Amino acid sequence: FLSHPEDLGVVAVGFSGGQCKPGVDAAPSALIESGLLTQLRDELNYKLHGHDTVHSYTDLVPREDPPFRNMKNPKAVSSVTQRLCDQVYEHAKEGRMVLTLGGDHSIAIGTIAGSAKATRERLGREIAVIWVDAHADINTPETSGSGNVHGMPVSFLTGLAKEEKPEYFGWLKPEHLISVKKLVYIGLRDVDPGEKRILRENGIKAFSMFDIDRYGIGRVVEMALAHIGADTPIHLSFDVDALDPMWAPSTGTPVRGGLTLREGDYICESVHLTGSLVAVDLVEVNPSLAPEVELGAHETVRAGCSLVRCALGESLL
Ligand code: 6HN
Ligand code: MN
Ligand code: MN
Ligand code: MN
Repeated sequence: FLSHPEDLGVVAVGFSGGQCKPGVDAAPSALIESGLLTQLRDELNYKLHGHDTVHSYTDLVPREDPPFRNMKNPKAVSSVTQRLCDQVYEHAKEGRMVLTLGGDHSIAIGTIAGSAKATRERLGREIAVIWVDAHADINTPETSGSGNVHGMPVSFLTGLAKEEKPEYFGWLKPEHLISVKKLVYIGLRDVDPGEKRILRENGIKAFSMFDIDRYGIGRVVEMALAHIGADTPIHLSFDVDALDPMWAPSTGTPVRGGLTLREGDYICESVHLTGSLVAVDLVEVNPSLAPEVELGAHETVRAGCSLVRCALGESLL
């Protein structure tokens, strides 16, 4: 689906407003300093675009941003994701693969909206989304207990949550949205009651850790890909907290009982092998959160780099 598969648009998003813990905004720099982009250029032979800037979007964060419909920092998250949508769209409409380094998971509102719009315009196709996460991130503002928008991106992207006001995600138009039929989750193990109801009522395909234990990661990925159908452009949104805290302790909402690093890498490798990948997000790496900060941050950054390299086609042999 890419007209320039060797060109990689990189968007480094130093943004943490979708949740309350500082530090996740430092992830892009940490990933880049650990050599990720150099590896993508020198070892995987990508031609990089947009990689020289880590965006902090400070001009878009208002001084006053009171809760709206229970959402925290609603104006900031809305305007940052709107700008990010344009940035991803600009890369994707050129037929480049797009890599976004977050940031918290609210940023997927921008990345997926941008790739959905570009793919519709360029190919007349809807994208599928593979959401790898401990959480479903499909709360509506009304079902959310925390008010943190990083727990809501999927409800806005599927149109399950709607808002007219442009400064509160009303900028999302039909061309930005995805179908609940082309959405599939892998790795779930901490889903809120309201989210369970939304998943059930909309028949959304989800593979929890239970399914991974039962079938093994190989069959789960096979079933996930079968669900979205061959020959469909894929956007992979990978929350590092899908991995077990043993592998990724430095993240804002860790949940025990998660994927091994190998299982995470396997998902990314398999998605790469489809040849249908058009965009990847890596989110929720927070280098300042870990029981033993320095060691934990290093391990988490290393795991994140591994996931991205696998998704972008690091060859095994
Ligand atoms: N993430 N379901 C919880 C909430 O606050 O809505 C947790 C969300 C976590 C979001 O990890 O991207
Ligand atoms: Mn080219
Ligand atoms: Mn998430
Ligand atoms: Mn999560």
